[in-house]
Amino acid sequence: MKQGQFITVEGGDGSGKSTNLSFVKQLLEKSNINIIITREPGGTVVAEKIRKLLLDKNEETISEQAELLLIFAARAQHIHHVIKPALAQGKWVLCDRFTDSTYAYQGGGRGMDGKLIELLEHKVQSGLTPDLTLLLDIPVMIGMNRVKKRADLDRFESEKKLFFEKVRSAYLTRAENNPQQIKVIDASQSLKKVQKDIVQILSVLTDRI
Ligand code: Z5A
Repeated sequence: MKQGQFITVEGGDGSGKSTNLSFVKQLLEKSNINIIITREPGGTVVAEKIRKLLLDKNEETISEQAELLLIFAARAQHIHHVIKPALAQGKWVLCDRFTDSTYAYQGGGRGMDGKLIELLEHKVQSGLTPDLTLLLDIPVMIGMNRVKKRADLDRFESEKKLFFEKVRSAYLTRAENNPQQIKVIDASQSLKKVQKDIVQILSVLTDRI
C-alpha cells in the first residue's frame, strides 16, 4: 500500500528539470524526509535500455505507436521495481518526468490519441498518479536556446519548434485541468526566483506531514 509521497518534475526542453531536482531533494531532506530520485524513461536496468532506444537516433525510424508502447513498457518496469516498493516503504519518490510527459510529447507533440494514452495509463499504473507535479513552464525559444549549447541533440531534442509549442500547450492544458496536482512555475525567471517558488509550493506539502 502506498505510504510515501510521489512527486514529479515536468517541463519542456531546457526548462531546468535536472537543475532543480537535486535542489528539491536537498530541501525535502532538510525536513528529514527519506527520498529517492529517479527518472523516466528509465530508473531500472531494463527501462534504461528502453530509454537508450528511445533517445538514440536509430537507423530504423521508431513509429509513433512503438514509441508510446516503449514508454509504457519502461514505465511498467519502473513502477514495479522502483516506485511502488519505495512508496510502500514510506519513502518519497522524486521523479524526473512521468505520464504528464506522455500526454505532452506523444499526445500534444505527436498528436496521438489521448484516449489510447489514458487506456495505457489505466492498465499500467492501476491508479498510481503523482501527489504533486512541479511543471517548469518556459517559452519554447528560451528553452531551446538553453539546450542548443549541448554538443549532441537526442531524437526528441532534434524536433522542430512547432512540436515543442504543442508540447507546451498540452502541458498547460493538463495543468488547467488538474490544478490540485500540477503547479505551474515560470521557469524563464532567474534560478533564484524559480527555486523560491519551489520552496513555497513544497512548504504546503511538508506542512501536511
Ligand atoms: N519523453 C517522452 O516523449 N514521453 C514520456 O512519457 C517521457 C519522456 C517520460 C528525455 O527526457 C526525453 O524523453 C524528453 C521527452 C521524452 N525529451 N526531450 N527533449 P529528459 O528529461 O532526459 O531530457 P530533457 O527534457 O532534454 O531534460 P534535460 O536534458 O534534463 O534538460 P532540463 O532538465 O530541461 O534542463 P537543465 O539541464 O536543468 O537545464 C538546461 C540548461 O539551462 C542548463 O545549462 C542550466 O544550467 C540552464 N538553466 C536551468 N535553469 C535556468 C534558469 N532559471 N535560468 C537560466 N538558466 C537556467
